[in-house]
Amino acid sequence: MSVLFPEEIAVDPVSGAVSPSTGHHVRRLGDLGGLFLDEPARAAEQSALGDPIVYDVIEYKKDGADLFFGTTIIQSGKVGDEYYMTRGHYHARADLGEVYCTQRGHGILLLETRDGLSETVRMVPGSCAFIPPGWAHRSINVGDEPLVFTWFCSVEAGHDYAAIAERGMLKRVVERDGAPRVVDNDLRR
Ligand code: M6P
Ligand code: ZN
Repeated sequence: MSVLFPEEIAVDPVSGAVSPSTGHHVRRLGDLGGLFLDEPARAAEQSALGDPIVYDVIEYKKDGADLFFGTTIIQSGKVGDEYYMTRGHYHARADLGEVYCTQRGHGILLLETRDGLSETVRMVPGSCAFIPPGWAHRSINVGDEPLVFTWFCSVEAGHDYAAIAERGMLKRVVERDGAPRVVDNDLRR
């Protein structure tokens, strides 16, 4: 295997820009059908707001490396009373975890296991969330500015979206009386 050399990669904590970067994925409301409990509200907001961006993922991945990293930028917004969030996934490799370090904004990281455990971790600037192997994870922007975080992961981890895409997660994060609240997901009862 050829030798890899150390590098400096700039990460902008305000915009989430990564430079240089090797990939950029954009998820708009129109890409997220079925994700939110109120599907008619999602469709209505998609057309009313001109299919807005919900989140961006910008990554830096080097051929031959064991780790890669990047940023995720989740916009501030809601569908009905449910905050903008990522799709959520297990890793294809159940023995590999991940770390999220928040740069900007305020979020909630929602996690669960296939055995039915459910946990949350606060996402605020200056804190990192440890995601152990075997825990599905979804990040949710509960603030009024973009949520920007940097993530670090094995290149072998992979994404397994199927279980979460089918039935959602055990909990949802919604606004109640102006504040975020973690509630049961009725579709999983
Ligand atoms: C994090 C990482 C990425 C992931 C992104 C969006 O930044 O875990 O690997 O792609 O969140 O999450 P999802 O793919 O579940 O929509
Ligand atoms: Zn992950």
